[in-house]
Amino acid sequence: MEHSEMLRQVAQAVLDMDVEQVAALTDDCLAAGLPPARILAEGLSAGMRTVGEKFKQGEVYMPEVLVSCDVYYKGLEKLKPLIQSGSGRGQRGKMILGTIYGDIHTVGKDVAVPVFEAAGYEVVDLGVDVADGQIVEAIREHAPDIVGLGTYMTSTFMHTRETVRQIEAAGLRSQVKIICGGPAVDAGAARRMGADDASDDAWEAVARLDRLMDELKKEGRA
Ligand code: B12
Repeated sequence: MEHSEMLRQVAQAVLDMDVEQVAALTDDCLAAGLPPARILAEGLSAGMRTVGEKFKQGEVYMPEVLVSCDVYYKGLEKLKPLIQSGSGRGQRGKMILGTIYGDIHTVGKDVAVPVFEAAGYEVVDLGVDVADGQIVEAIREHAPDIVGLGTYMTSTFMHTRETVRQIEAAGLRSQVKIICGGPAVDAGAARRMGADDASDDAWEAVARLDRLMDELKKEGRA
């Protein structure tokens, strides 16, 4: 079977909520020699992306999104260890990423982290509902280039201002770039709150991360 057809079947399993098939289809792709990052991007994530678009259009509903996520996670379980041990890991830069204080949405973060890893970023996942103090500590501990804040509601996106304030108060603001992510974000508003950028799409965000790394290099900080 053509590689593109195998990847299409993985994406379709996510759309079809086919938890039985997805692991076997992912294994078939690996056995055919497809790179794990490609299976993630063009198979599982492509399927999840379509689910997200259908959700926005009102063609699928929340319970279906959640089942598709389970299917996505099932395939991801197989690929994540392979991607994390891959030689490209951390090639482009290092990130810490957590869901901002007060926000318990996990799915967007769990989709975004492997996309960034597959793109060559080392990502330290801080989990959900991360207090500002924990973010400050994680910057000290991991010395990342980029801080990713998962902000999935308007109220928690607005909390960005306070998180940035605490990073500034700790004297760490000049060491990192800060990017917000989630469906309620806007790059202009994020900048007004003291962050550097924002994106509502993990695949599109990779180019933004690359630009932030370029800026850090120009400023002599990476
Ligand atoms: C599933 C869901 C839930 C689930 C979460 C389950 C889980 N384990 O995550 C449950 C039922 C628990 C839930 C709870 C709530 N929810 Co809710 N939820 C959703 C829903 C339907 C889908 C979210 C999702 O998974 N999307 C799919 C993922 C893949 O998309 P995504 O999150 O946007 O992520 C993408 C990008 O944003 C990007 N990305 C993600 N993270 C990052 C990080 C960085 C750094 C970058 C660069 C990019 C990036 O990559 C992803 C792929 O492209 C949305 C509706 C929507 N339109 O998003 C509402 C939504 C986010 N929820 C909402 C609300 C209000 C709530 C509740 C307050 C409801 C309530 N009254 O109890 C609570 C909040 C509890 C809390 N304190 O956090 C609102 C927020 C409204 C707003 N603008 O403020 C939304 C928009 C629904 C709505 N239209 O009202 N929710």
